[in-house]
Amino acid sequence: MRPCMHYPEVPNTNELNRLLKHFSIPPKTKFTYGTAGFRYHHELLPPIIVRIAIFAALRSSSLDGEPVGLMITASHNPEQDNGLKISDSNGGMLPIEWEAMATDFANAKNLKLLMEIAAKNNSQPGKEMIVHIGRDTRSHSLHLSQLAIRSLKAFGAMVIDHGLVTTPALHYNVLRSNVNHMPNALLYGSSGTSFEKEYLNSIIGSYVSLLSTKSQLYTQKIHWNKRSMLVDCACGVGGLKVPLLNQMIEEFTENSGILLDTSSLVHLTPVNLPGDGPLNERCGAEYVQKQQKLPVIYTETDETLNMEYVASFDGDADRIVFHAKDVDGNLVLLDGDKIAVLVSSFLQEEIEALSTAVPFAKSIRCGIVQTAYANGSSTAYLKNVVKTDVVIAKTGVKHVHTAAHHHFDVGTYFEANGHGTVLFGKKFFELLAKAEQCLVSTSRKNRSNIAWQRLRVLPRLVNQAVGDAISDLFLVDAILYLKGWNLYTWGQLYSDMPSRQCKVKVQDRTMIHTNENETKATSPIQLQMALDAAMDAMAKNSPTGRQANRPRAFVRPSGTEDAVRIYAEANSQKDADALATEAAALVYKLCNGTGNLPSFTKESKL
Ligand code: NG1
Ligand code: ZN
Repeated sequence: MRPCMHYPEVPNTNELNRLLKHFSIPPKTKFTYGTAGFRYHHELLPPIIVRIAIFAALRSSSLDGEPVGLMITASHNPEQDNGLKISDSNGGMLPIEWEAMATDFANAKNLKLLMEIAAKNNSQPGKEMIVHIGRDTRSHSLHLSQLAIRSLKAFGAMVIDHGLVTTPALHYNVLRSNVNHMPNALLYGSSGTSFEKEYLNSIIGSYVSLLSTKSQLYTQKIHWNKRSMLVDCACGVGGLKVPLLNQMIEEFTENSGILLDTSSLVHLTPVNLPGDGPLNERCGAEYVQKQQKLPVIYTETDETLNMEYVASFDGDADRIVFHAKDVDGNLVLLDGDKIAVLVSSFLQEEIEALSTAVPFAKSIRCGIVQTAYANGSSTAYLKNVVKTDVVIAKTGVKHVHTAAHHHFDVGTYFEANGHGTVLFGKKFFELLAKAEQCLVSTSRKNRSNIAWQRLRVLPRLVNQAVGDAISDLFLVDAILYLKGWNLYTWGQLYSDMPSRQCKVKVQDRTMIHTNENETKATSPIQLQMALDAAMDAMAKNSPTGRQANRPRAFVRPSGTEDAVRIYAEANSQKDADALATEAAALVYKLCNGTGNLPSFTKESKL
């Protein structure tokens, strides 16, 4: 877990020129910064790695030497793909204004052009340039990270190599080395261990504290037979970390002195570890959520696996979805939308409970950010039952994160695919300080006091920089435990509208443009007209006229894969499938489709 340091060396222009020449840009290729960085077939990656490593060093220089991060991963994509995610010095995503420069860099032929682009963007090499590097378990990630390190050293940057880490842990390492960006409430003395261990310990410590607030406030509706969760690690890097957690929980509980019935602690059974099976293939969060199927468990084990409480991560462990197998063997899926509902209802309840003693709590703006992929039933439930504000932002963490920050003091965001977190703003920390003054001498059993104890541990439990599967796992488990719920109770909060997602390959996906929140295609112009007609036709035959049940379909070019994504939802699976099939056929016809056309109905119309 300890990082390997590479101290800055004198810039070596010859070596840089050699690298740029050897790893040249293939003819007729244009690389673009996508939804979360660069993502391509791994054979295309080396030229991007060399150039974006230099770019990252310049970004650090532009921040007066604040360390930034480079993560070698293609997240949920198949094994043959790889990519680069950039962490800014505050642990968040690269600011959107820097994306164009990153794209120009990825496509620049030589050092002279790179420096011209840098100068045009008022960016220049500095004395201090520090880049943290991490990588996932793909077979080509080691080689690519070594190439990044070589490029950074040749450019005169300092490199801190964390080896195999999850994407959120790399972001945390970056944030932790820029303490000026950490909220005061998260600053505590160094534990003397690695930042990654410190991070996991802080999650576990907050989790245990949260569990210890259990009281008779919630009536225990359902008793767990055994608090044990199967964790499908998608055969990715999360599988190297989850096996460490049970022992960390035990150690923390023993040493902390927190009084807790140890049977309340969840026991994790990690499966689909690196090497057990193919990365992200028929397992992991992306597969379960998009295909709506139970994952294959590749791990050989003598144990009978508990399929009642399962979490699936994606390949770099920044996404999580929960699921169970019902008595008929069908999937019960608790996706990012369901997590958003669970978490935001909990936050609202606790803030409300606190407000009886601390009226300031009433002024806290709580809300949710979703994307167009959010199931219509979840949005309706959040607005009508949870009675919270909902903002729909563009796909991608960089958009939902910014919106959560902008609109709310306590902003929860979750993409339906399970990527999300809760952001606590300045006003929330003010509330905690006021609560401390009012409640410090009250009984720990007082409801407002309990709410304060719960709320104050959350910023350390929930990653403040990016969504993290491990942190979200403990957050969800703690809420379920406090409420006495299992996955079925949680799932019954509302029923998802049946939906279908699929992809279509086209000659050039950039020909599709969308409106601000991606719910409509603005070009080609005929596409939206045809989609509207398909939705209207289906709405006429829908059993109810309620707004939430109106069939909906939209299409948008993926920013991580060479495909156009199709989403459809309707009042029955048959209708959702038919609408998705029709939308796919329209994209294929109007946008020069290539390859196979997905069809979920027996006959597909072209
Ligand atoms: P694209 O490929 O742009 O749809 C996908 C996800 C995003 C986000 C990014 C980054 C869907 C529909 N889209 O983006 O939400 O997670 O990958 O990993 O799941
Ligand atoms: Zn991911």
